Amino acid sequence: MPPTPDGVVPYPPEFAERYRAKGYWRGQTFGGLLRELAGRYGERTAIVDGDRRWTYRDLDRKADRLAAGLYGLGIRPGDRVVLQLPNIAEFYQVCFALYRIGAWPVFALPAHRSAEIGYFCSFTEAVAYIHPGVHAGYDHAEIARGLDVRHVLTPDTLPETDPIELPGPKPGDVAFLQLSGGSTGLPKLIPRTHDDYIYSFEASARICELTPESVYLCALPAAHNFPMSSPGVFGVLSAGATAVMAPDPSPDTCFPLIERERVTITALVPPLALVWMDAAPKTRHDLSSLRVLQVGGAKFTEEAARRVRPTLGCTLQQVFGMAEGLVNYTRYDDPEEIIVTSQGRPISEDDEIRIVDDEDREVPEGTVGHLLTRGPYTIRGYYKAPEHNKNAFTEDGFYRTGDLVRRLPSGHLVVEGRAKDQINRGGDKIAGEEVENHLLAHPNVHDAVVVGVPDPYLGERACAYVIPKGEPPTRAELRRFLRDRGIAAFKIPDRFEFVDAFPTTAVGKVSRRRLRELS
Ligand code: J2J
Repeated sequence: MPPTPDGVVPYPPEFAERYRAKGYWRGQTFGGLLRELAGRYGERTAIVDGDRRWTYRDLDRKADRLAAGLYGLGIRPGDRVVLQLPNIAEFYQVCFALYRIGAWPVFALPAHRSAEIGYFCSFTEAVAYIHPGVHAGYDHAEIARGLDVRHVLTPDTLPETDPIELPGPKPGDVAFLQLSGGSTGLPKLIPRTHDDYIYSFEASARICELTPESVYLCALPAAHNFPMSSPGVFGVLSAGATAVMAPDPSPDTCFPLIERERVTITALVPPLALVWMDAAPKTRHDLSSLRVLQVGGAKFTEEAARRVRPTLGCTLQQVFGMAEGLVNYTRYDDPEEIIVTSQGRPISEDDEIRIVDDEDREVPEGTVGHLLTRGPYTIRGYYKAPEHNKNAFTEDGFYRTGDLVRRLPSGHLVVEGRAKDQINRGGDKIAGEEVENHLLAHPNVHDAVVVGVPDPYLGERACAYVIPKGEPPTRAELRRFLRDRGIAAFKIPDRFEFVDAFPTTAVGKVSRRRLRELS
């Protein structure tokens, strides 16, 4: 499918029709959904943030007032707004306000700095940047100063006015741009529609058996796809349940919140799950309300998976998902062996899975291959990236995940590795090439390659192999250089190694695989 003039590759009409006919896409928008929920769950608590407790009606009203205020500033349907807020209630107020207008949030992570935010703003031609002010010791006004956007807003300056009638978007329209982990130079943006995303989190909420009595702790950054939609806070809201915002994911912060709010379910990346399992036996806080710990974003080792129930007293749910779409869950009633050894099976019967070799031929059942997927909530193309899309999708619209998997007879997938040039640092995704391009800007760097090396705690760490030019730079200087270029701290390599040359493949390309093996 060719992209439309706005840079979005639509679902082919015959697929869209099928997804509607099967009831996956129920023709609702985020704005309409929140209205529905406010009608159904009005005075129940939607969001807890510190001492603040917003009911469904509060959230609905606040979204209406902010939508009117933002519209008053001139924000219009289809406008892009780079949103960089931490785990605070206003995150959702802003989302729903923009959704009601039909403007698109671009979901930056709290760790992003001027290089990433500047790129998101210019690439999407954003009209506004919304940031938290000083957060975690960093003043985001610093980033704002270098931007060319019409409006810079913070939670203290959100314009709320009396609600107005807004035409609003259609269910098939793009709702927002999510970020991809990326494997090439710059992060790719993922356009998700109201229809497809609402399906993905409502179906996830059903798989996770959420009810109005459920209490979800949002410990990972709210902007990430996992705590947003698997089932995440949107799934929680769709079920009339309560989302509790954790300012950070440490046991010191989260355990008291679990006790106070009687949290029933939360989501972590593997390194955090390890930290929680170490801390749980020593805590004086009552964690007995916790029924489910979801772990995803990176491979959770079987050894660690086996320790979840004994240490935390709850069920483990493995979640293998991606912001591009496809999400897999182990089910609560799966046999324990499946729960600890697999990364789950897809949400939908219409999630099509192909496991193929390097020539796109299907591999024999049960053997490892590249995972390709297509379905009712998986994108057909990245935003404004026609060249990249030619490689990232097959001709018939399957997304090339870059993950190496094998399928068990039960349909569960086991993640066995990765073919894409991406480093998965405990769930934080790093495109080696992006960091390499920054390193190449240093006058004393002749060439650089950044690869992932195994790490017992994070799964992988980033290691930069550098060929110096002239006076070799020190490691500290390279770190400072990258920080000054304004990239997120998690992208700064954990290790630097200086070499005279890179190992090459038979055809003379730099061999990342052999570099990984060096360490
Ligand atoms: C191994 N690798 C995994 C897992 C993701 C739910 C959960 C996670 C994400 C996410 C998400 C993995 N075991 N359990 O969006 O909704 C790696 C794969 C995948 C990539 C996607 C969600 N879970 N991964 O992590 O867009 O390599 O989404 O392709 O950040 O993370 O990264 P991301």
